[in-house]
Amino acid sequence: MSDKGALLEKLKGIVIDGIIEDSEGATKEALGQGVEPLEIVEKGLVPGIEEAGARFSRGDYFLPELVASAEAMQTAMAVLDPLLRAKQEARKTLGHVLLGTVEGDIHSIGKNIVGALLQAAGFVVTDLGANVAVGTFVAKARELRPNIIGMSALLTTTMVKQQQTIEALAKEGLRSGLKVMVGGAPVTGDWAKKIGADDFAEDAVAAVAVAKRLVGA
Ligand code: B12
Repeated sequence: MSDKGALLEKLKGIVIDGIIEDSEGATKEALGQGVEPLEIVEKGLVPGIEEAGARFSRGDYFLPELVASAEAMQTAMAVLDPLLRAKQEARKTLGHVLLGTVEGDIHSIGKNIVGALLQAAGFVVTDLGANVAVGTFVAKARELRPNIIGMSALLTTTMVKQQQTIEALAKEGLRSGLKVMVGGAPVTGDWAKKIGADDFAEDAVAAVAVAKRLVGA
């Protein structure tokens, strides 16, 4: 295996095993060897957290182990996030995206990656964080008048909050001229269509393409 492949495998293992104290060092080592930040995310960290999730759903991992894996991933992301954002592709602003994870849902890793890549692509991103109430999305949409609202949901039980937010935006007269995109592991194109979202994206790279299309860039 190449050095690069070995470093990515090492990072994947660190996330699977939740070795928080090694995560920052291994991430910096990979960067030092010239591995691109996005490649570290996509080929090292994401496969690692997905394997941890698979072990959790099989019952091989309990919550503390999943939490340790998530922390190892977030420690690496703290190093990578500014680098992902700094890669400004566009000089002029493509639009304003209001981003958040829906109410009842604290998963934030994927949303943060989406936010970083949108910013790198030239969008202004206002990240409301996780567990964002329907009313908060609506109030912020009224206040900030973004071009796009992006909602993340990782739990099948919280996906319905995406729908409720879209309904609330319409009820408040804020839906016209505002694009809505949805995402998160359980979210599909069919779901997006069903709830009246403008589009969905499977991953952060696709989210950038979708957002650009939604603003006609
Ligand atoms: C990490 C993790 C956690 C961490 C979250 C840490 C954090 N700050 O985010 C912790 C340990 C805290 C956690 C907690 C829980 N979790 Co959890 N978690 C995961 C795990 C392993 C990975 C999620 C992740 O970060 N993936 C990596 C990122 C990069 O991928 P992503 O989130 O899918 O995001 C990408 C795309 O979806 C897309 N995207 C994401 N958001 C958006 C938004 C927009 C607008 C767009 C366009 C695109 C987009 O782009 C992203 C980047 O490419 C998943 C399993 C899995 N494979 O998904 C379970 C999983 C989601 N969790 C699960 C569960 C059950 C829980 C808990 C309820 C456990 C418990 N008993 O307490 C709690 C939930 C608490 C709550 N109320 O939210 C289940 C959900 C099952 C279900 N059917 O709903 C899963 C599927 C695990 C499983 N297999 O059982 N979890």
